[in-house]
Amino acid sequence: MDKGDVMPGRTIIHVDMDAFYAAIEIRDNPSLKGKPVIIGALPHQRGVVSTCSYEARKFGIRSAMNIKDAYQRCPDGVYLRPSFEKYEAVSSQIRKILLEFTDIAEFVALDEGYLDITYTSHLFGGPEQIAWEIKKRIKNELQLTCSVGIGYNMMTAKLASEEKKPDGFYKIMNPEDLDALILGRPVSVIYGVGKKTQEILGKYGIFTVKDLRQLDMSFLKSLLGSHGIDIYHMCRGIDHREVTPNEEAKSYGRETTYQENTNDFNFIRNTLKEIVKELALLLKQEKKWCRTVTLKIKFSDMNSITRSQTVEEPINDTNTIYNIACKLLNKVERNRYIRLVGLSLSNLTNQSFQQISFDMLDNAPVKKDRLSNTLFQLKKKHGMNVIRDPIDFSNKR
Ligand code: TTP
Ligand code: MG
Repeated sequence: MDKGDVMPGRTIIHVDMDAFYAAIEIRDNPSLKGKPVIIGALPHQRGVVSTCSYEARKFGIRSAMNIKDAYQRCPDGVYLRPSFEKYEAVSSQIRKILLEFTDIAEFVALDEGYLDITYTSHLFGGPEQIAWEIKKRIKNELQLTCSVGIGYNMMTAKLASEEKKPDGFYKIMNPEDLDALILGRPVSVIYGVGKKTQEILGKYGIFTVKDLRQLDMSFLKSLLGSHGIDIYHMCRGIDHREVTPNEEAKSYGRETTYQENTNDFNFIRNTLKEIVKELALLLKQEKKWCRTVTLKIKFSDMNSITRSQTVEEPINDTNTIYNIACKLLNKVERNRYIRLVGLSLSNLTNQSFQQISFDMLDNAPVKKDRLSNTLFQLKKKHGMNVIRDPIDFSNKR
């Protein structure tokens, strides 16, 4: 271990909520407590598992699994569609609590964030006190559990929070703690080592972190390109990334990786529909409009393509965004299997075209925008699935 590479004195906390969407649904409907709860789609609907309760995980159900497969494993489970607006609201409450302990906070997902408490931990009695206080506050105020890890950089903090999930607490305070924890573990524990990298390494007989540490940097680079250099450092616990407070978003994106590759375009459209619903809701919550919609497709051979469309007039309604996404999907060749589908909305503006020229115009788009906002307000009040946007399926081939 190159001690010179460990930044002295950094203390990072990583917080990750347990079974986030499922835990919120169970909290809000206590009759679901103790049951296998699967969030994503209803049985016999097309869709993938967003997440599931720990009870459902005992049946082998995991995020991104096809709902059909989940149902086969657990026909007696409770299947629910996601209510993103509820999850977003809880996420804001969590962020508010976490920001009380430091300004240097980076939220990387709705349920996950890093805090650099190097300069503030003494105000609260030390890192462990902060970790336990966070867990207590989230439990008392939100009736939810989270797992908290303390590390000497972002990578070790994340490893620590994963260690005792759910409702966990763990700390990795120095390289010795890290070595004791991970040397014998599979290479996949290292941040950045996914399935594909694991497979490549496996071909060279590299299975554990200890094996990985035997490789020199030039060999890893020749095998994995610049990614190999990152892995060389990460497997030694060297991670200079800084916790970077979130800037105002320049784009909103979501992607889904399928557990099994698919070339069923109806199924993919369905995934896109769910993604669009979530992104449109985000736009409305942030009072944003977008002008560019970008579709990302990763094929089974890991090659990716993106297809974009930019419109003149800023948009934020589900129907319009979904139709553009479908048009972009129609440009994708049909004979290849798809592993991942993603969508991002960029070229964000604070005002819609209609708002800018509201006084001058009294035409259909204005009404459409008003209708869309009304639907949003109703959905917010009564739940996502009460009112369905009139999605136009004319794009289906
Ligand atoms: P995770 O933190 O990965 O999962 P989790 O909080 O449900 O469970 P864990 O206790 O293992 O942390 O993701 C947070 C939320 O993001 C999750 O509740 C649902 C959503 N999500 C998806 O929609 N699709 C996915 O593939 C994943 C991984 C998560
Ligand atoms: Mg989580």
